[in-house]
Amino acid sequence: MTKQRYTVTAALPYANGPLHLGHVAGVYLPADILVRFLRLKGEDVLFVCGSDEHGAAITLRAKKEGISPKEIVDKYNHLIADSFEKFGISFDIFDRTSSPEHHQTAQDFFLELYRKKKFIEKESEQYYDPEFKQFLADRYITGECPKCANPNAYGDQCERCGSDLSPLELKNPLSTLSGKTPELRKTSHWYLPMDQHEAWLKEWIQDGKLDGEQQHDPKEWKNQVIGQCMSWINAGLRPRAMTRDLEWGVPVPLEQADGKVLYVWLDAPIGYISASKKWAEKNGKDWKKYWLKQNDPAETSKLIHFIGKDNIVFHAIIFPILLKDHGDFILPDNVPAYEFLNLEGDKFSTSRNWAVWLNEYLERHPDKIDELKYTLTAIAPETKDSEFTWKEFQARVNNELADILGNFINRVLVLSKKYYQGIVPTPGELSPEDLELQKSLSQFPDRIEKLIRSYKIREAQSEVMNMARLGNKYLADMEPWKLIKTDPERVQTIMYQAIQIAAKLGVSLQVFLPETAKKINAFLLQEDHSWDRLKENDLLKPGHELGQAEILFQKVEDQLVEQERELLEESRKTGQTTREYAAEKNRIQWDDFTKLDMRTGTILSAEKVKGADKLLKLEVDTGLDKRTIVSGIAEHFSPEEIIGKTVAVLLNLEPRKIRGVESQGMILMAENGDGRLSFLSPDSDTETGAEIR
Ligand code: B3M
Ligand code: ZN
Repeated sequence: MTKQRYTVTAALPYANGPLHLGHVAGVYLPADILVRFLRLKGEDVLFVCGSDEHGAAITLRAKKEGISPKEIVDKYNHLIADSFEKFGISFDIFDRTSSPEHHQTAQDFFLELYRKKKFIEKESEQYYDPEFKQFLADRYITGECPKCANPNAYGDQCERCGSDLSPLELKNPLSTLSGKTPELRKTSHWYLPMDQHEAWLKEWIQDGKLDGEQQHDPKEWKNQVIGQCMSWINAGLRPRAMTRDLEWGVPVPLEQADGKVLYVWLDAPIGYISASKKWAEKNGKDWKKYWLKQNDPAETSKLIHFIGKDNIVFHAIIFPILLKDHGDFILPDNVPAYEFLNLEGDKFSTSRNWAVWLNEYLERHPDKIDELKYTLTAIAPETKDSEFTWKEFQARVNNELADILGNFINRVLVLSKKYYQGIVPTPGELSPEDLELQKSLSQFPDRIEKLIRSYKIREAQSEVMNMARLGNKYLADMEPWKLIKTDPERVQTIMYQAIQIAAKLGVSLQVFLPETAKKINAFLLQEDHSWDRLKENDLLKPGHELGQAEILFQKVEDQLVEQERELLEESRKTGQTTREYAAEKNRIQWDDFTKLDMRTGTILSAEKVKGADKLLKLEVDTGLDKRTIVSGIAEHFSPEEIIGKTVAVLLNLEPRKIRGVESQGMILMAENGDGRLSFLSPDSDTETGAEIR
């Protein structure tokens, strides 16, 4: 059967910080599992990734750390590549978009589209920050989203409602460089007229067809991916600038475009292609076989983009337009976008330093790589956001890996050593239980394959564990340790079957737990572990010599869970330097300030507001009077703990009814980066009613 060729890409992580477990669970581990499986099936697979080294994500981080973008990307490209290596994500190449080869590839790609007149050159007014002498696009500008009033929408996208925005649509725009209101200045850019592509995109996304010809099966695509693309298309695609007025990036290869670079979401996906070229050159391969349509369709590669759900439109709309406009390129066969992984009840957050960083995990637990892989796969955010907790990690390792898998392998090897000096025995007549066992085992290979190919890695991995469960049950039911005295013949058959299950585990675990599989195959001295051996009943023949066994998994102690939790709380308190500070609001006049009447007040009583988790109804002595104020602090403070507290109060705020309670003023609070609130309490000898100015 001819090999199917696959080009598998994993989203290029921004080289602006370390990877955390959320990145791993939602993109890289799922991709690695598919790739390992396809390689075991003997398919021709190219697995590419690299670091994304341009765009505001880089330059804003550089500004924050007070170093150059080059220093930032060099630091984090190395850290990320090293983490992937140690964690065992088996890329064929991990490249980087600041490489000269990438610049050349991206510029050639742009020129090809330019020459084919696929861009529209347009002069327009763009926001400009005179202090930083820079035009503002994407993350360089924030403002209020016109669609959902999110005050922190970006110039290209609102992360709250997912809308595609352009800077000029933002209300009260602010430069994220100076924090000030930007000016409008003329500049010209090259736009991709995405609106002209709506018709074919609709057919391609909904029916998997291009010009009526079937390209892929849309039923294999995740609903969330199709849904998001269709809502973008139905909202009407708009021309999007493919160049930017920035220094850091791939220079636009046109005379008249000095000081301009390619838009990072034009340049980055081309990084998959430049990485493929670099890999092909190093390995004497032809990169075109992995990216261009071949005369013989059977020779054409299947392109699969593994990404997080915030990258869907870039991989399922914008990049396909660019590939199609360029000509000859294949389009994605699938874009399996995963949901997000959360951590101990909260979202992963770099700015709030609420994360388990992969590089730090590898430093602290270098001997627990497969344990983490197993846990993250078992909780993979396939169709909805999921949650990593250290308690779950401990349970998965102790109750599943150690007690089920480790225990089974150990029993098989110990009993084989004890009864047969580690030589696989010759089985006798198969009993009805044995035949039943073989029937159950025969269903696993196709079931697991089907699950992996439909990106259901949680279930696929759990099916492999079911093989180990089946093995444990078989031994528990057959009780060879009892039978050995009365019916040693029968025990030979029982142990022979159990050894075959161990061998099947050594084959199938290569996809999910490669280190563990290597150990099991070494214990069994199993040389050939290609996937299709799973269909056999006699993987290790009578007389085959088995190797030495060791304990596969050490249990996770409570102490590790506690230490990791403390670390998390600690790091949240210290917070990372990357704390995102909201830009300063628009300037006000002195008169505006004098209108505010703020005084110290003392909280006399506090109670919960019925039906409102976040609200407390306070009785406050303002020095002037005693009044009711409703405050959204119930999730931060209990009523008891704040009675008698002196606080800052805004008196002359128009009273308003909140959940049926009239509130006459506002308690001023300070909000920390991690969302914690604190009162603004004056010195202890400050009297109630003191004016704040
Ligand atoms: N650097 C990842 C992100 O948006 C982005 C992926 C690029 S893949 C071409 O976080
Ligand atoms: Zn919005």
